[in-house]
Amino acid sequence: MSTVILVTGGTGLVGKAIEYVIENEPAGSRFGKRPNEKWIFASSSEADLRDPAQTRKLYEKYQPTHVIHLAALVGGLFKNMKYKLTFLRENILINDNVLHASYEHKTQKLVSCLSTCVFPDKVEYPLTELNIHNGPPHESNFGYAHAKRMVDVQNHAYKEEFGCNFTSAIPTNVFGPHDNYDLEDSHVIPGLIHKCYLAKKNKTPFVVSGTGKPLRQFIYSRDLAKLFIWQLREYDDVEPVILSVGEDEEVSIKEVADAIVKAVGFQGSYTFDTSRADGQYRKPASNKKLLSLTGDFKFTPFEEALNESVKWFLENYNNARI
Ligand code: NAP
Ligand code: GFB
Repeated sequence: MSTVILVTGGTGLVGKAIEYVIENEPAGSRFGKRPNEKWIFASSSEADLRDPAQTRKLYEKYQPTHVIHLAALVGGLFKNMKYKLTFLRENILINDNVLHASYEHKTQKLVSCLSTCVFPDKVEYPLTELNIHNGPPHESNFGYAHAKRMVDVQNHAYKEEFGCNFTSAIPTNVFGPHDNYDLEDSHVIPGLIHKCYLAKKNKTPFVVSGTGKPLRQFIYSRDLAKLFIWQLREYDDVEPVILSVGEDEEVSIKEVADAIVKAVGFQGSYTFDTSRADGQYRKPASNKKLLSLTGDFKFTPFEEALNESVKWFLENYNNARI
């Protein structure tokens, strides 16, 4: 019985990390490719998943037995603040089409992707899988957050009405090779890597947005990829799982900027543009459920992961998403 695994959003930061892990981990190992598996990494050029007809055609073409659903309109704080309805509507369209096509094509297993920004902004810490819906998300990205929360609701409804084996992952902030380095729309780490690179190259000021005080947990994309492969193969409950480093691994944006200065080898100094938003102050998520299920999982140390990410960016600048 062959297994066909479709990764929607397969050409993005997380999709490329899954492809890297599947190709580089020893075949047959816990995270490596298995003999009876065929992996498909789909991009929007193959099917615009906002369109139900194109979504159905993608499923008819590949007949996936398993799906890791990553495709989404994605962006950092500033892009989310600018396009709240677009993030809400486009992600609702994509998610409804993928979940319904998975149901219609009797996909054996579907793992979809939420984000720790779905959590309520005012709730007790640490954040756990139990309090996703216990209050409004931070206003800066409520469009994206509600679209993502709805996937958890849809998963429960498909399970109750049709017995579908649908579940979801809740990654914290992700970074790594193949990120989106757009200076305005990207997440903080790729955005600052790009800005620091330009400051060093052009001897121009390096400006960090906000106060530098907010705290974040960051997971290396290639570690997250292994956890998605684990969830696809070994976790069969509808309830979501937070995929994150420990809540004690929070770092401030200032600490991130300092680490990027070191990794890029920038000799200058940087300033804070406090006219720009800080967004959510913190969103400390617990990975206790994850570790209780996977047993010991070794996360790549932040500095090592950042150095690998910067190295990839410098070596691939000409074809990176800048
Ligand atoms: P990304 O690098 O922007 O990649 C997005 C992927 O989705 C790309 O492959 C893109 O295809 C595809 N896509 C976008 N719109 C599409 C459409 N209309 N139809 C079909 N495909 C479409 O994003 P990412 O960081 O890898 O995110 C992957 C998943 O992780 C998303 O669900 C995101 O919400 C979640 N997540 C990300 C973070 C983070 O910090 N990055 C944190 C938590 C959760 P093209 O390449 O063709 O455009
Ligand atoms: O990764 P980021 O954009 O998103 O981080 P969030 C924003 C934080 O980094 C804010 C600071 O405190 C910003 O002030 N920052 C400093 C910068 N310099 C920069 C910069 O050059 N670019 C960016 N982007 N930030 C996102 C959600 O929240 O988290 C998304 O909006 C998604 O929906 C993502 O869930 C994982 O962590 O604030």
